[in-house]
Amino acid sequence: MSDRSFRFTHAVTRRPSASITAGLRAVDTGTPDLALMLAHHADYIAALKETGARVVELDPLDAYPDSVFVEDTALCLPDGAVIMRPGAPSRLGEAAEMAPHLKALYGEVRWITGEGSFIEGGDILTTEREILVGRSARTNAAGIDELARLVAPWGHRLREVVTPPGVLHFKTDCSLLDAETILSTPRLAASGCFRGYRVILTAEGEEACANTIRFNDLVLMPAGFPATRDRLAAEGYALREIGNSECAKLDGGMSCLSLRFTPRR
Ligand code: CIR
Repeated sequence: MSDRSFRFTHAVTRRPSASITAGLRAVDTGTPDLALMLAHHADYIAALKETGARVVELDPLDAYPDSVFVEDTALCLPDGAVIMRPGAPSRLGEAAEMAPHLKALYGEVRWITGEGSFIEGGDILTTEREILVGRSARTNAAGIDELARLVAPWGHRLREVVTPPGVLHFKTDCSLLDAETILSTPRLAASGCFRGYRVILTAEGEEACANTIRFNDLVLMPAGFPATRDRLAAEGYALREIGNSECAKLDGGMSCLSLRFTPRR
């Protein structure tokens, strides 16, 4: 197996705006502190850069409180990017804001266009062998079908899976650690969707750290989950703990904060 699923030359990020305090959240656990979020965001970007990748840092978008969570706006593959149609009405316009930046990097982008199609990047996990897409409150069957049609000519196969009830996105509960290994919460792994992969489970009570990213030689994980951290360190992963307290108030984690890719051209 190659390591194409976690070797990246590029990442695109967007700085949080002051409007982040109005960001969407399932449960209100407090208002995010912008200064602390900016500090965490800077640590995140520094870790990405440390691996040698080019990191694009886009300006804040006041009109879109959740726009720091760029992952939901697109799916980036080696042959091109597909612009999503977020299922949260307040986030729909974020996708169009992202498109010109990806067009500049890829030359061409494709769009999810159906009026009734909804899909967010947080529900999509790309592995070496397939693209797993979790149906959720933000991603529907029409969105998944449209994505499947758009990426088939690039040689990608989609598999529909289910995001656990009450969980925002499929990847809220899982992440790719290497070509064949997935970090998952026990509740998601129990669905059987990772059969054929090696699965490492989050430690009991630490489900909130399942959303990590493998980015080149580093695994970026949220700080504050020592038992899972030790489990991953024992498996030999090079870890970087990043503060996530403020993004977590808005149901965001490590993957949400970047689009990661290596354009083929
Ligand atoms: C939202 O509800 O859309 C944002 N507050 C959080 C989005 C997190 N994105 C992600 O997991 N990919």
